[in-house]
Order: sequence, then structure tokens, then C-alpha cells
Amino acid sequence: MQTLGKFIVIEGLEGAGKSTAVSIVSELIKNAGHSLVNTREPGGTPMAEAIRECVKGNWPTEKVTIEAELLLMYAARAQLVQNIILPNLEQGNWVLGDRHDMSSQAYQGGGRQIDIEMIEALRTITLKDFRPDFTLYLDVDPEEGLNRARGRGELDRIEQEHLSFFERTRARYLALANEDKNCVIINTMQSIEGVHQDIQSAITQYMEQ
Ligand code: Z5A
Repeated sequence: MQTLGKFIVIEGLEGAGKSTAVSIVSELIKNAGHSLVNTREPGGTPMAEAIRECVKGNWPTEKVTIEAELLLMYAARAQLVQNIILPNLEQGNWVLGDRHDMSSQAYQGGGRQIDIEMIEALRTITLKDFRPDFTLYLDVDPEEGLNRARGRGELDRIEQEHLSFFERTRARYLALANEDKNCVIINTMQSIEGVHQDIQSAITQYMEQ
């Protein structure tokens, strides 16, 4: 799908440093003279934000099924892509996403072990052939990422999963990132300055090409 603007996505496990990456990349895009819209997933429209609350929340009297979780992620994505992302790209604005479809592939496909064909089918229904122009995958060891996330306060429903869930999620992330020619992997197991420098050079290189 050809649009005037570009859709850039930041992906990674909790505590990978996505929030800081979003600030750095936003600054670089704006400094290059593009108007920028920031999004987050799940979320980014009133209805998608309500879905975010629903899917991250704890439901003490019922089990949240993996199918419901998957469908909610795609419901939120459909709202965001059709109402915000595509109209902005068509107007020539750039969009920077804090997470997008790779998260579902990694968390629901890798972590929850949902059949890849089922996820592909949902992706086709929801997104047709829409894909990010460029993705930065921030790679972190799950234990380290969770420790960083814990330092910020209470963990949500998904963050409370067992470490093995995040190990499977990371493995799927790495596999997807390695096979995607429009994705750069950033090693975040280094100094914050080093991470920032790598992010900066990946985005600068993308914008110069
Ligand atoms: N989810 C899903 O399952 N399927 C989907 O399709 C989608 C999402 C779209 C969204 O939660 C949840 O939904 C998420 C995946 C799932 N759940 N889990 N688990 P969210 O958006 O609220 O949470 P998050 O995306 O996981 O954000 P986060 O925890 O805030 O992660 P972050 O933004 O990457 O972390 P950060 O705030 O930038 O950094 C955390 C702390 O680490 C902070 O204090 C930093 O200063 C510190 N930090 C960062 N980098 C470093 C380095 N390099 N060294 C030392 N310390 C660092």
C-alpha cells in the first residue's frame, strides 16, 4: 500500500525502553520537517483505549481466554488503523507507533502459542496488505526487562505471566525481526547512551535512503 507519509513502529518487550525510543525518534522525524502523529497499541482512539483497559485489566472471576485476548488486540488495531493511521498517512503525515502488529505475532503467536495461520487470517481481515515502512525492534533479556518494568510499579495482567512466556515472545520477536528487511534490531543490553546512539543512527539512515 503506497501512502504519502511513513509509518514507523517501535517494538519490544516491557522494559526494553520503548518510551524513550519514541521520544528520540519523534524528535528526529520532526527535526527532518515532517508532521508527526504518535500512536500506541492497543489504544489510540477512544474505543481502542477502552479495549486497552479491558485487555490489560485483571478479571478476578473469569479466565481471559487467549482467543478473546487475540481478538481484542485486532479489534483495537482495526479502529486505530482505519480511523487514525491511514487517514494521516494519506495526508502526508508520518505516524510513529508504540507497538503494532509484530506485538500480536510475538505475544499471542510466540508467547500464547496461538496458531500462526489463525493470526495471519486475522491480520489479513484487519489490515489487508498494510505494513509498517520501518520497524525498530528493541531487544532485551526478558528478566532484565521485567526488572525494569517492576521498578516502575505494579505489573498488569500480561506482565504477570511466567518468564517462559516472555522468553517465547522474545524468540518470536527475534525470528520476525531477522526475516523482515524493513526492521532493525537494537541491542538494549548496553548503556543507555549506546542504545540512544544506535536508535539515532538507524532512523537517520532510514530517513536518508
Ligand atoms: N500486547 C499484546 O500482547 N499484543 C499486542 O498485539 C499488543 C500488545 C499491541 C501493552 O502494554 C501490553 O499489551 C504489553 C504487550 C501487550 N504487555 N505486556 N506485558 P504497555 O504498552 O502498557 O506496556 P509496554 O509496551 O510493555 O511498555 P513498558 O513496560 O512501558 O515498556 P517500555 O516502554 O519499553 O519501557 P520504558 O518505560 O521505556 O523503560 C522502562 C524502564 O527501564 C524505565 O525506567 C527506563 O528508564 C529503564 N530503561 C530503559 N532502557 C534502559 C537501559 N538500556 N538500561 C537501563 N535501564 C533502562
